[in-house]
Amino acid sequence: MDLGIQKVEVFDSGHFVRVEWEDGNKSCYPCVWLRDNCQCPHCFLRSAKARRLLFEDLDVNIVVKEVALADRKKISITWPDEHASEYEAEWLKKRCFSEEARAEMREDLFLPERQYWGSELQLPKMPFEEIMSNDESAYKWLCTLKKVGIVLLTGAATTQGELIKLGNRIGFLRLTFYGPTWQVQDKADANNVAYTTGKLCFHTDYPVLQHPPGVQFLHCIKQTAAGGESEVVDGFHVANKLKKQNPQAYQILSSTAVDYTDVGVDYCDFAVQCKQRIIDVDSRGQAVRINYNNATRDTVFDIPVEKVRSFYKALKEFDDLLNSTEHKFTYKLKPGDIVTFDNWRVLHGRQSYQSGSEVTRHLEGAYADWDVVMSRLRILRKKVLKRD
Ligand code: OGA
Ligand code: NM2
Ligand code: ZN
Ligand code: ZN
Repeated sequence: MDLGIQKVEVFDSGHFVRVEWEDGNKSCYPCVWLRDNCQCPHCFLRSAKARRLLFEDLDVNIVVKEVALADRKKISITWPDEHASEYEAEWLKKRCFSEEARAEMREDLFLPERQYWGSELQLPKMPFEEIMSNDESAYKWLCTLKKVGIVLLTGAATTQGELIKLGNRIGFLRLTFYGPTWQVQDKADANNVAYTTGKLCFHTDYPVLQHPPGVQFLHCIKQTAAGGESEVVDGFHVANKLKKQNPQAYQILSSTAVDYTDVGVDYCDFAVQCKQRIIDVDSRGQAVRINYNNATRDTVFDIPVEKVRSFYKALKEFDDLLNSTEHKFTYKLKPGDIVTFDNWRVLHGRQSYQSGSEVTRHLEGAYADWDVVMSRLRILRKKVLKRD
């Protein structure tokens, strides 16, 4: 942690600074980057932890005039215009441009590690009360949510309002057209198939939004005696399987823009339309978000007619894999349970149940954005591990 600097030198006609650490390792820093990241009060607003320096005032061809090592703990640079910058050893070490250092920083900031699962899933469970009152538990909850994609919170009250409390615990909930929280129960003239007693096949919620909610909470307030079981499947794991089993199908689902539609009235009136790829991938072809809800997939399908049949065949392969007993995990929510899951990764469904004159099943649902959840995770980690 407190590794000092034993030597500092300039190379490449002043375009780079090389630092030699006390353990013999070396790090190189481009001068343009050093000047851009000067931490002096002129260039950096400490109270906002943000850059004050304007890009228009940055000379992208800048070279150092002089560099000096101060007591092994920081380096000082004088620039051609006599502006002076100082950089602390620890600050520099964290920002080393080596492949390994960048990978470490990336893991620290984004926790990209995934634990894939299938039917053998040991559903992670934690008491609701504990994550609400204890920072270490809350930190563990969010780390597991990120890594595994699903955590069941147990022992909440069996009244509405628990998700508002959970939202306050992380920061705030995501408002959508279905309201700040929404009631999943059998409704007359349902404005969504979720508000019936019918079976819901595997889906992610709200692919009709350009930025679908990253995290979903479902709080069981009342559970029906027969039916209404929940199913979940690891969409990233299944997408990887599809890529191996049928690269052509994977290619189709990760490139075809599918139309989604949602028109109606709830929190306010809405007429939402969006195009989404069912398997969203990053630049390396890795699945980063599943956008799949068969109910809101539009009747309008804006692709060339000759491509339609192969699209359906590709989707059938994916859907079959999602539903295979090897991949899906079935459980039944009990009153007081809150299932929290990654809505970009985990597809969920429910078995149908009997309708009656009164409500036999009632879940309260809510969404949060990953930005908000990850922000809370980082703050909790700093508190719990007492570091920055
Ligand atoms: C939903 C949903 C699951 C359930 O409302 O989108 O998936 O168990 N509900 O009712
Ligand atoms: N609800 C549960 O994509 C969807 O329509 C998912 C959303 C109605 C808020 C359902
Ligand atoms: Zn400065
Ligand atoms: Zn749903």
